[in-house]
Amino acid sequence: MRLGRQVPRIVEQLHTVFPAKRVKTTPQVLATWGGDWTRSFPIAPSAVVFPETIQEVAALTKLANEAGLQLVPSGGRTGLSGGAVASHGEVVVSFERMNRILGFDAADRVVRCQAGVVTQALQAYAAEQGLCYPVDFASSGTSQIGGNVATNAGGIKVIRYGLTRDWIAGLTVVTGAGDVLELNRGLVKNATGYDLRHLFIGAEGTLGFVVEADVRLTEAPPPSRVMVLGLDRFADILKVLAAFQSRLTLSAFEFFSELALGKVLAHRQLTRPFEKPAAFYALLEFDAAAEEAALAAFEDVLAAGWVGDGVASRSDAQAASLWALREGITESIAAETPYKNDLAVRVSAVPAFLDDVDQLVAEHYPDWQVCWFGHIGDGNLHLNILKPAGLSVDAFYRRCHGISPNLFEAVRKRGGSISAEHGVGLLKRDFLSYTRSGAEIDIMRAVKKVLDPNGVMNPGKLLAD
Ligand code: 2HG
Ligand code: ZN
Repeated sequence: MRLGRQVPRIVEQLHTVFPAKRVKTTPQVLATWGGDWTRSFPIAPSAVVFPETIQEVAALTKLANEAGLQLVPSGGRTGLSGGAVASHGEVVVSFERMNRILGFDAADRVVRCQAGVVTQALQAYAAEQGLCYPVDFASSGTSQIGGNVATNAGGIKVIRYGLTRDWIAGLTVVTGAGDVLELNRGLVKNATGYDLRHLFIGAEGTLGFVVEADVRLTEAPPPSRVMVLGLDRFADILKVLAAFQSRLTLSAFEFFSELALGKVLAHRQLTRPFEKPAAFYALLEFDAAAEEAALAAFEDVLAAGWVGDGVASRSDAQAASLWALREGITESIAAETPYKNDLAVRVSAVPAFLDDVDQLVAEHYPDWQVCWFGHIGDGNLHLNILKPAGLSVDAFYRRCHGISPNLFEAVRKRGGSISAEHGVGLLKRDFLSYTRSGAEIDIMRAVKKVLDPNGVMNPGKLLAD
C-alpha cells in the first residue's frame, strides 16, 4: 500500500468502522502518531484511527484483510527500535481511547486493563489497592500496557521482579485475521496445550492487537534505599554485584559510565553523587531493612579496591535524585540521535562479553562518543553511539549499521541476544539471525501466516517482508 491518491479511498473505508472524528489525517497527527522515540525512519502513515471497543478493532482488522490495508498498533510510542513507526502509508491504530481499568479482583490480585492504560496509571491503581505493579522503567509515565506486552518490556527491576511476561495472567487479542481470542483468562494453572498468550507477548504487534490484559499485582514493596558506587574498572562490576548479592537481596543493580553521568548532569542541571569522578557507577536498590548488610557489603568492596567511593540515600527524596542520574540518561542523549544497542548475555557471560565489546568499541568507534549503561544485574547492556555533530543522521546510521555485525557476532559468540528489551522493530530486523536460527525464523514466519494470513499486521517489523 502506498500513499497518494489512495488516501481518500482509505479514509472512506475507515468511515465504515469509525465515526469521522476518530479517523485523522492531518499532517501533524500523522507525524505524531506515526512514529516512536526513534528518529531515523521516515514517518508516512495514511491515517490514524482511535478505536474505543474490541468490536471496532476486530471490524477494522477484517476490513484491512478485505481492502488490503496495513495496520500499525500504536501505544505510548516510547519504543526505541521503530516497532510502532508507519513508513509506508499504513493505518496507525492508537489505543489511547481504550485506556480504562475495567476491574480488579482482590482474591486473584488480577487487574483487567484496556491496552491503552499508561504504565504509571496501573502502578497508581495498584498502590490504591495496597498492592504493587512492579515492572518499571523511565518511560512509565507515557508507555502503555499494550506496548509493554508487545515488546515484553523489562526495565529497572528485572533482577527482582522479572519482565512484563511474568505479570500477564491473561490477554484478549484480535488476531491479524480479525478473530477475538481470550487467552488464559487470568488462570494460574491451565495445562491445556500451547499457551498462545505467550506468543503475543513480545510479538511486536505482528500477529494481532493486544486489546485487553489481565495483569497480576503483588504485595506493596517495603521501604527501600538506593546506593551509588564509583568504580574505576569495568571488569569489577560483577564482583561488586556478587559481593552485595552474597549479603542481601537487590531490587535493582544498574550501571552507567562517567560519560552517561556527565550527560545527565548537564541536561538536568544536577550535581554529582560524590565529588570524585569515577570511570563507572553502579546504582543499587534494596529494602531499607537490609541497610546494615548493604553497608557491610560496601565495606567489603571498598576493602577489595573495586569501589573508590559511594553514597547511600537517607530519604525517599534522595533515593529519587540518585535514580534520576540513571533514569535521565536516555532523554539527556536524545538530541545526539544515538544509535541504540540493547544487548543481552547470560549474567555469567557478562565479564567476557564486556571485554569483547570494549575491544570492538575501541577498534570501530575510536573517535565517537559511546555511552555505556544498562541493567547489568540481568545481563543487559545499553550501548548508545552518539552522532558526531557534523554527520547527517542518514550517514551516521549507515555507518553504525555497517559496524553492527561485528558487535552482533560477539553477541552470537556468547549465546546472547541483539535485543534484550527494546524489541527488534525496524532497527534490528536485518540482524535477527544473529540471535535466532534459520529454523526458528521459519517457524516464526509460519506462525505469522496462521494468525495474520494476509500480512496486515505491522508489516516489515521483526521479520523482513
Ligand atoms: C533504559 O534502560 C531504557 O533506560 C532505554 O531501556 C535505554 O536509551 C536506551 O538505550
Ligand atoms: Zn533499559
